[in-house]
Amino acid sequence: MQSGEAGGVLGKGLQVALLVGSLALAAAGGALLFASPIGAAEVTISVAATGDGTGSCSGSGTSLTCPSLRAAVMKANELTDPVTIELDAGTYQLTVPPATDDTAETGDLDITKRSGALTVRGEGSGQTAITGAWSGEADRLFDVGPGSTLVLKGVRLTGGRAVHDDARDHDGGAVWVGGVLQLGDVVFEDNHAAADGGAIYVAPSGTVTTLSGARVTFRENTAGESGEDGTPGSGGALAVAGTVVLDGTVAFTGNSATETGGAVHVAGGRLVLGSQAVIGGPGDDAANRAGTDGGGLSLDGGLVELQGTLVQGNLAPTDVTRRGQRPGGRDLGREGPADAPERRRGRKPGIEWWWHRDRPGDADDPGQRDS
Ligand SMILES: [Ca+2]
Ligand SMILES: [Ca+2]
Repeated sequence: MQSGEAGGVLGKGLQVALLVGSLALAAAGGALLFASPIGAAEVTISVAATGDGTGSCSGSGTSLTCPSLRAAVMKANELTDPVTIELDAGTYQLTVPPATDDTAETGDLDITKRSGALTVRGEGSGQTAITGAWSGEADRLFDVGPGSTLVLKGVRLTGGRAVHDDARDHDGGAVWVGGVLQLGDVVFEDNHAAADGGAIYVAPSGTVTTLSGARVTFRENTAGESGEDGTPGSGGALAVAGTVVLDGTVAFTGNSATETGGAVHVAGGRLVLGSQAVIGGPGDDAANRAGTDGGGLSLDGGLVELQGTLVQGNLAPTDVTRRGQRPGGRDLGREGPADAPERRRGRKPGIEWWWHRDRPGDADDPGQRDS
């Protein structure tokens, strides 16, 4: 079942419950990925300062102290045991310029640890922040490579910029996920991808899930660049080509994409959102915005399961700016099969977009689109 099928019940305060019952199982399945090796010793790393840089760590055994978050991640990558990096309240800045190495030494913090999860634990998303503070060329914050696991708890991620030329194609403003990302109390705010996934991009090999009782907020992240030479971007907060199961309290507000999916874009894989997830909501500030279609969520292949998720008040163009172009779906958008009844070539070469006429009952809401 796909999100577009919910189009028939589009309306203000849209509540869609497409598939029920698989969320807990899906989450449990994901949790198995994070089991620590039996007998592994948990290593705890304290971070001495909020500034960036490399440097050697002190301590021994299961208790270490490193001079920076970057140094702590580099140390964790070397270890085979599970590691928890503990961050105090404060703003941890990333300022070491990016290079082309795709290591934790420069630019984004590449998680390359192949054995044992890496947990980064702050004092709470209102107390501890990790922020991109580059003065020159910027980068995203974390890059979770295939085979690695990153667990984020009690942190706010902000100022990530996926604009640096690396192997990740300008996707994932805060985190690029090719391995496993697990979220507790986490806020993603003001991150930007020049391409897809303003906060998070999930590659086909990647998995994102939530911890028990998670509170995850995606606020004012952006994907894509406008203008003649700008790269179109989809999924203002989240772009999915792998597996994403978000249970707990999850909110997407004020995110935007220059192309489709103001909050979320699914281009393969599987997305499951639970009954405490909200995309948009009442009030102008809550709206997510897409440049073309799917103000809240867009689907271009893959599977979306919305299990009582609220999708409300999002925005996509409602004015006809090009000859023959139909209005975008304010809440849900979808690319359709080649034999869709109404189709035309979209902005991306070779991709067909389709729009459906509104049902008569939706005449008061010209921006919406039914499937
Ligand atoms: Ca990288
Ligand atoms: Ca890096």
